[in-house]
Amino acid sequence: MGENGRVNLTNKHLRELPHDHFHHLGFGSESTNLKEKFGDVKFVITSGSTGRISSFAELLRDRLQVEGKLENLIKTDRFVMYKIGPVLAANHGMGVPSASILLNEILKLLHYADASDVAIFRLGTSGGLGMNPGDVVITKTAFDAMLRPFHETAICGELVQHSTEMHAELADDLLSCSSQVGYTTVQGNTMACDDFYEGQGRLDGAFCDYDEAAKLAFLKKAHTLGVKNIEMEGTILASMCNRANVKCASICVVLVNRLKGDQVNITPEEYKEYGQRPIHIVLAYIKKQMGQ
Ligand code: R2B
Ligand code: URA
Repeated sequence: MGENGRVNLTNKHLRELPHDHFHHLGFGSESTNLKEKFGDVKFVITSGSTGRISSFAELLRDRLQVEGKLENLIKTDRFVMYKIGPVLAANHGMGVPSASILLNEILKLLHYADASDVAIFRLGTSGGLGMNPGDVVITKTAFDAMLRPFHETAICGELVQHSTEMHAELADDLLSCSSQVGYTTVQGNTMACDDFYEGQGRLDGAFCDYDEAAKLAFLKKAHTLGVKNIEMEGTILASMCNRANVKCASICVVLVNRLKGDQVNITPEEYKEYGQRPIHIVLAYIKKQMGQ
């Protein structure tokens, strides 16, 4: 975290804005007392889908014994967001561009709210490398689809790179909390791709100009670099949180072992149950931090 544990936003132009409206959250500093409403946030839980975030919010309300009805705080149809005591839970959609928008607006919200010592978690699904459906991977470093340990993005026509190492101590704490749950949890590197199909070396997309041998050579190269799972947002999560000096972690369940195939062949019941696995690890961590 930045000074006094606050979210460190170095954008000096923000200081000149009379109001800052968060376009995709549908509110901003003009309409809401952000300090009063969000100043006590300590944990931000993100996940791709609206449904999973809503179910995480219900589970957190019950397990943390937070009174009151859950209210979706977002005033657009882009995302949903709930506040459950010190936890803010919001979905980020699929892929880096969508997650970047959500994280920009949440980091600004936390900054204006003077929230301090916040940790941000992504709880998601992924394809595994040598990991089986239901296993959970806590990310050490996020790699891009070129297997580079940074996030590269075009800013004003220039390519800029930011570090994508996750917070090692938080990852260790989460791993130790995972001893309370009954499924395999490991730490490893995570590859984040801009696409589910060709970007992840699948043979079952609408297009594919490579063969099984090229796909396996790529996946095995990734595996050799310690990549244990593949998803689509780890790089932006780590790079933005590093820039803001906020702790972050990515905890993703595996839906398919990509060294064995491309299609996700689990049942809808397994999909639902596996999708809940990361929240039980993060819940154990939050309860420990709250002294519960
Ligand atoms: C995992 O699952 C989604 C694609 O199916 C994507 O958001 C991700 O990172
Ligand atoms: N999400 C991904 O991005 N890839 C997978 O293989 C599964 C879930």
